[in-house]
Amino acid sequence: MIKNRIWFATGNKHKVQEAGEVLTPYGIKLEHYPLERIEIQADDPADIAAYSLAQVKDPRPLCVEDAGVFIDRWGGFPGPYSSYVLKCLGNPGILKLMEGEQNRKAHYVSAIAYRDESGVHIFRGTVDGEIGDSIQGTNGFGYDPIFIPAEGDGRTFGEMEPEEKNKISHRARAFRALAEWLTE
Ligand code: ITT
Repeated sequence: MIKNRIWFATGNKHKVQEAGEVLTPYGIKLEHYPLERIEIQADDPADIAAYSLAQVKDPRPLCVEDAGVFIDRWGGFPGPYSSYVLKCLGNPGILKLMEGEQNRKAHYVSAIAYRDESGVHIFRGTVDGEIGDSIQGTNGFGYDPIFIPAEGDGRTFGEMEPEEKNKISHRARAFRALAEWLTE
């Protein structure tokens, strides 16, 4: 199933940048494919990604990713609603709602739905961490300035260089799993 060029359908240029850097060492070039689709809501990001993928009618090897942040204390919310919640509340709003909260555990999830002539395949990645108590750093995007990965040194993803985030992020793990499968 060796492939050296695949397409990533997304409206988020940060995702393309991060995923492209993960695939380069495997000799796979990632091309951006503009994504226009209706995004469903579902508990599992893999179901959302697979539904979005099904709407893209293109025979080339192509993937869609759905990602989100799941906050333990809130039963996983915002999860699949991550982009909507960020748009409505922003990171300051999340921090306000978490004020005084001791259990700040959270994790990011990424699910990729990839399709080629062999069919549709799902790849997943997660990273554990916690929601900080202030906004720190300007790197990355979305929730990165308030997400402190457990495997780090206390800095948020927003304070890390892109290659540091890419060593441990949910997206990097999912795309590495895809790359290993594509090159095996
Ligand atoms: P698509 O066009 O690929 O759907 P999107 O930005 O809408 O791009 P999602 O539907 O997967 O992506 O929404 C996930 C949201 O979760 C995203 O907008 C961010 O707010 C947040 N998120 C996901 N991964 C993140 C990451 O690595 N860093 C920060 N925030 C992230």
